[in-house]
Amino acid sequence: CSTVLAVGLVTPAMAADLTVGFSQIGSESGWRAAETSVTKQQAEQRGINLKFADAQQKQENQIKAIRSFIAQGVDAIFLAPVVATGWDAVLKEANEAEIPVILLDRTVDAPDDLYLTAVTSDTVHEGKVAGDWLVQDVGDKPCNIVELQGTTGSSPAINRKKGFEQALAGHDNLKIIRSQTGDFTRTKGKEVMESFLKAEDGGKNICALYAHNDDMAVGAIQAIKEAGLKPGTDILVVSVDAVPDIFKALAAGEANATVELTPNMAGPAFDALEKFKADGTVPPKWIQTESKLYTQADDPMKVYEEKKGLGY
Ligand code: GZL
Repeated sequence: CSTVLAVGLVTPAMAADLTVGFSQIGSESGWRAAETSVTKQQAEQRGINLKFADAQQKQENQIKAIRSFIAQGVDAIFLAPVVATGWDAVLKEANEAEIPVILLDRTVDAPDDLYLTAVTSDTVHEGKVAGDWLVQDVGDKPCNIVELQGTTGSSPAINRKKGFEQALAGHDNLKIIRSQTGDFTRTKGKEVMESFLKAEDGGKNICALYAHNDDMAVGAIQAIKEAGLKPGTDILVVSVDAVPDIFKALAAGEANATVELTPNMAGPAFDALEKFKADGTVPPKWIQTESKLYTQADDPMKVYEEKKGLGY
């Protein structure tokens, strides 16, 4: 078990003096931008001083930001780790400086005593929910699937692939015929989907797309339309995040399903931090957020309107 030092107890009133350094990956997707705005709103509401660093999806920038936060003597560090490996050394430096680290939305391959807690969804489960939907929708028809993976080496990309493949196990009529990273962005998602379509007889050979996030799916939908095919019918589209724009695609019949990821990881993270600082309560190593499936049957434009108020 981990021995986490209660580094000085603060009362809720004193929480206002808390300074948190947040090393954010970037703004590669609509979901990421929403996570950033929710984190800033949460800090504002709680009177917490947030130092924000955007790494433009580069791990070395995140490591630099963490070292700078340590040098500034922040009270805690929030980290959304762009990839899962390569964090041990800098997390040890934070540990030695007695600065607790909380992971947001992605995990790291490092001993769990190097961070206070991780606030994430179950990304394997997300992939399984997406795959289960496709299995039940396709039935026993043959279905060639193309896959747009998230950022190579990131925990969601690794796990969403794993969960999706778990769902396909035992259903040999469903086959992943091409799989490549689209780096969680619309632009790359469109580009890679164009290459899939070219390689597969203009898309005639493709029955479904599984994209590890909605932004890549939205980019791919554009490519499918430009290839003269109907996304959502000629090629089924299933993805993850449940950002507002995928609900517009669901309402237009151009996407079929998405698995929701809340952009509010910071709320539970700040709650755990304030409690830890106030009375030394050590949170569980994993604070899990929910994953809900949405399809065309879920009044997409109503959900779209609701989503617009949640940091998007
Ligand atoms: C998953 C998160 C992913 C989102 C993408 O928890 O890290 O990163 O699904 C984002 O939209 O780029």
